[in-house]
Amino acid sequence: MTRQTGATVAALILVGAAAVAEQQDPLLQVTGRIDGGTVSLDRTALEALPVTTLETTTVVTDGTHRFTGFLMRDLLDRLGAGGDHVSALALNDYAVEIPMADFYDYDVVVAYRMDGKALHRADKGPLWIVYPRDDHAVLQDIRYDYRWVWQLYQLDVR
Ligand SMILES: Nc1nc2c(c(=O)[nH]1)N[C@H]1C(S)=C(S)[C@@H](COP(=O)(O)O)O[C@H]1N2
Ligand SMILES: [Mo]
Repeated sequence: MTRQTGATVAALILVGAAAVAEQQDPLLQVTGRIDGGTVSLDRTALEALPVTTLETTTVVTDGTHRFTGFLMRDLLDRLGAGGDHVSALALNDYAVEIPMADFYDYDVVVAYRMDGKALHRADKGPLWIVYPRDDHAVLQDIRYDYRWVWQLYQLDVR
């Protein structure tokens, strides 16, 4: 094997390992009052939930954006979530309690794409809780702005 081929093979093995690691990386952990305790969901599992899109402005970006993800209530229903609120935790240690009722009163989305592109940590990903603020005047309020958790990684159902 030439030096060049050896390097190419090594590169292919690294790319393969990265692909496997990425697929198995849990993006969201759900704990607390759900059926069967804690679950960890990777991108494949999250993208298997019914896909929903939402066009809205946000308080931290310019203009309107198209978010793609799943409805929070679809996830919670599938996991058999009880309780009256969800504590959402972010990678930057931000935490906020969200009343369960929000997800049934409004189509709150957990977004993994914005304008067709995967959200990365640098742009509020990999997961961002997005409220349909343009559709409901009541949501255009600081009380709801707090609940737009970006860099979301854990939901604790209480
Ligand atoms: N992960 C994370 N999400 C967050 C925050 C935060 O600090 N970290 N701040 C909250 C608050 S207080 C508001 S008003 C909105 C917008 O916050 P930003 O202007 O800091 O983006 O996001 C919310 N989501
Ligand atoms: Mo805020």
